[in-house]
This record gives sequence, C-alpha cells and structure tokens, in this order.
Amino acid sequence: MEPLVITVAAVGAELTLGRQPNLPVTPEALARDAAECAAAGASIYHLHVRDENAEPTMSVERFRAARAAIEVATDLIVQFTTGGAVTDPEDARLAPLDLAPEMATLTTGTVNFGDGVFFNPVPLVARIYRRQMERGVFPEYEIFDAGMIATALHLRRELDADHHMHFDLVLGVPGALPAWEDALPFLVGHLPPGATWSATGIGRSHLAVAEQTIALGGHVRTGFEDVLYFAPGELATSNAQLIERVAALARRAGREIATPGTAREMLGLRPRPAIP
Ligand code: KMH
Ligand code: ZN
Repeated sequence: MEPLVITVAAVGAELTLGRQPNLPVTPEALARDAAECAAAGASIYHLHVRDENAEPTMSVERFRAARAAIEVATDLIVQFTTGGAVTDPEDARLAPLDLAPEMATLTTGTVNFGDGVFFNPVPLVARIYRRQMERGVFPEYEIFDAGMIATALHLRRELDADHHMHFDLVLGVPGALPAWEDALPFLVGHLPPGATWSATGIGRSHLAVAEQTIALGGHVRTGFEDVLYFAPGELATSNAQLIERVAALARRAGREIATPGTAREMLGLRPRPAIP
C-alpha cells in the first residue's frame, strides 16, 4: 500500500475557542501548530482562519498571513478551504483563491450541516472550480454524500479539467452521509480508476473511520475541525496528538507515513508556488 498521507484539519469554522481552547488562531499559533503536526507526520494542512475575536473569516489578508507563517515554519502543503463557514457568502468563499494556494477544497454539492445548510449549487461549484483551474490550484473534492462524486466527475468533464483526482470522503456530519460501516467501501467503489482518496469521520466515528481507511488503503484526515475529543470526556490537547495516534495506527498496520514531498508526488503537485 502507498505511504499514508495525513491531512490535518486544524481549525475549522463551525467550532469555537470555548469548546476547544487549544485551537490555533493567530499566525504564530498556526505556525507552531503546523510545525508540531509536520513532526508528527502530517503532509497537508487544511486551513481555515479566524479573526481577532477567534471567529471564522474568509479575509484574504488573514489567509495570506496564516499561509506565510505556516510555509516559513514547515514544508507542509497548505490547503485553503473554499467551504468557509455555513454562513459565508459566495464571493467571500472564492476570494482567498487569488493567493493561488498549492491546494484548496471543492465541495461538489449542497448538504444539511447540523442545523445549517452547506450551500453548494452546481453553478457555484463550477465557479469555484474554474477559479481554481485559472489560478493553478489543485482541488481536493470534498464528498459529504454519494451524489457529490458524480457531480465532481461531471464538472471535471464540463470544464475539461486535467489533473490528478483526489477525493476526501467526510462521514458523519449530522444531516449528511453517516459513518455507516458499509459507507466507505461503497463510496470508494464508485471512485474513478487512478484516483486517490482520504477519509475522515466526524466526532464519535473518528477513530473507526481512520482504522477502516488505513486498512482499505486510503489516506486519513484528522484534526480539531473533525474531532474535539481524544477519548470520551477527554479533550484533545493538540492537533499533533491526533496525528500521532493516526500515525501509530498506520505503522501498526504496516503503512509508512508520507512526507510532504511524497504527498506532492502522489498528487502530481508542482513545486510550492510563491505567494503573489
Ligand atoms: N465549514 C463547513 C461548512 C471545507 O473546508 O471545504 C465546510 C468545510 C469544508 O469546512
Ligand atoms: Zn474545512
């Protein structure tokens, strides 16, 4: 099996500092967090940013500062969110792509998200995808429900996009596809030949999904965005703690841990671009 690429979803947009006091918020804290994550085995840093009140924001300047800090501190692939928070307007979600990050997410369908709605009508998804192609940004398709795989493939054809296909399968968001045991094999069975994939389980399902993913040959996403607790009643102390656990599971299963360089090769990424 391929070496395991670990993505850290370190910040998120739907959780508060009150619920997870160890959340990295400032560029300095993000750089420290990223360095710890890299040492623990992460390759990709999935980035949301916060404002001076630790509220989620899609401010381009905040993304610029956060990305610069992480890229100075580490060799990690910085992956911008284009999902933002469920309350973010369309233009705000697109704006940080002007910084031409190495990689960014692309959710290919609308889905209930707790009490909110993660709004992704096809014209908006196409707009984000087109902007990513114009800026040379590698997309990671975020799949919260099965139909999103079909939409990703449909849009790829429509836009005549030509890049390696990488999917992140997100199970267990309330209102989206639950982390049923047969969900992951079903989704993976519908991915196109040659695609790579990672998966994450939200909340309680997190560990079971990580173990199943490692066994199936996929890659793993972890981090505060997806899981707040290390064990029942025990808050995770850092993103690195969550990564160390995944890396230990992988080694036990005979999988090596990918470096950012290996991950870049697997995904077909060009060398890290400068911040414009
Ligand atoms: N905050 C969620 C509504 C992404 O980063 O691309 C969406 C999200 C997905 O976090
Ligand atoms: Zn996210």
